[in-house]
Order: sequence, then C-alpha cells, then structure tokens
Amino acid sequence: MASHMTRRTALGSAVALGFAASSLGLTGKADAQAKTDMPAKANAQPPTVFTLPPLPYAFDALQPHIDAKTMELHHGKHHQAFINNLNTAAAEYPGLLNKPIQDILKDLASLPEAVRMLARNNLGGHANHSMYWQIMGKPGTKPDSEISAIIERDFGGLEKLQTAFNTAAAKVFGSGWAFVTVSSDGKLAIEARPNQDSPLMDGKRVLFGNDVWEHAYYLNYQNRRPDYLKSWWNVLNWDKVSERYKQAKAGTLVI
Ligand code: MN3
Repeated sequence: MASHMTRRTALGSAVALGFAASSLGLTGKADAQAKTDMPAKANAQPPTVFTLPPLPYAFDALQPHIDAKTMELHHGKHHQAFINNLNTAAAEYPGLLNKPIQDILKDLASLPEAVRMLARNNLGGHANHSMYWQIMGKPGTKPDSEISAIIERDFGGLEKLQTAFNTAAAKVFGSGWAFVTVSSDGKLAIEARPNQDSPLMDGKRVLFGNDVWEHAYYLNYQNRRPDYLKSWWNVLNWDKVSERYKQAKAGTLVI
C-alpha cells in the first residue's frame, strides 16, 4: 500500500514536468511544486505527454564542427521519433511511463516485457539527446578552474580525458554513446554504451556525452568517426558542464 502511494505521488510530478526542456536541470524545483499542487487522486491520471525540448541554439550554431543539416535532422527527425514513440506507448500503456524519466530508466526491469525494450530505446534516446543538445553550444568556452582541477585529478588533464574519451567512443561497435559520468561525490569516469543505453540505467548521472550513431556525423564526416570525435570537443559547452557538475554534487542533476 505504501509503495502504491509513492507511485501515485510520483505520477503527478512526471505529468507536470512533461519532460519539457524547461525541466532540464530544474526538476528538483518543479518536482516540489508539482507535489504540492497536485493531490494524488486515484482516478485522475492525465496521459503522459512527451515533448521535444527545443534546441537551445540555431541549427548552424555548431558549424563547422557539426553542420546545420545534421543538426536539423538529428533534432527534428531522430529525437522527434523517440518522442512520437513514447507518446504512442504512453497512450497504449496508461500509467507505465508516468514517472520521472530517471526513475523509469534505473528500474527498467520492473516494466512489463512488452514495454521494456520500447522504454529502453526511446526513453533512453530521449534522455541521451536532451542531454546532448544541452551540453553543446557556440564554440569557445573553456573548462573553469573547478572542472579543470577535477579533470586533472581524475584523468591527469584535459588532453588525457579527450584521448581516453575519444578512444572509448571510437571503439563503440555500430551505434552508441560515450559518456563522462559523475558520482554524487564528484568523481568522473568514462563509459561507452551501445544503442540508446545510458548510465542512468544503472542509477548513475551523466556529466556529458557524445552521440556516435552515424546520423550524428555522417553527412559531414562519412566514415571518419575519429575526425568527428576530435572536432566535437570544440562545441562542448564547458559552462553547461560546470553547471551540471554542481548539480550532480548537489543531487539535483536529473538526466
Ligand atoms: Mn542521435
């Protein structure tokens, strides 16, 4: 009974968030608001609506490192497809996706088998891409002193991080992602994952990550994934990375 109520309380927060872009990084606050505004009614479950977070910059903002056409298709078609699939699933399986995204992803095993792979791929894809848009931006930012010190401590410096990260990303066979995860005490680690899997699926938090599906780079780089990986560091928004690092340590980083 107690767990049932916990689940109901969680429902309200996910619905209110709708997982819009505005919720990124702000979930702690929105969550608290939702819990006080939305009483847990037994028979009032609005359908979960997933929305595509707007790109926080123009399609051509990352040129020449990532071209405008790639960004337009990647955001407007690939990410949108995850959103469409999730909305179809949310209508077909009422209630199952009505929880904060990070809570669903860390407990995929509890979902019915019919929904599990769908959630793994599409909710994973939604989380990964929402993070990816956020941590990129106009070229030119630099790691601040706090992040620089952490990178020095955990990797021996930025160049070593970049080399290790790019090596992990280059080794992804087929489609997948490379991530830098951040623990609650601020320790960084590199992880590669296949498909749309995410460290969120192990309850971890992602500081930043790079998409190494071919759709992320093929128009410009074709088979030259290493060139994309190298160039991608130019568009990593270090200001955003710092913000996410602080949120991770404060326990407010969501996805
Ligand atoms: Mn992608």
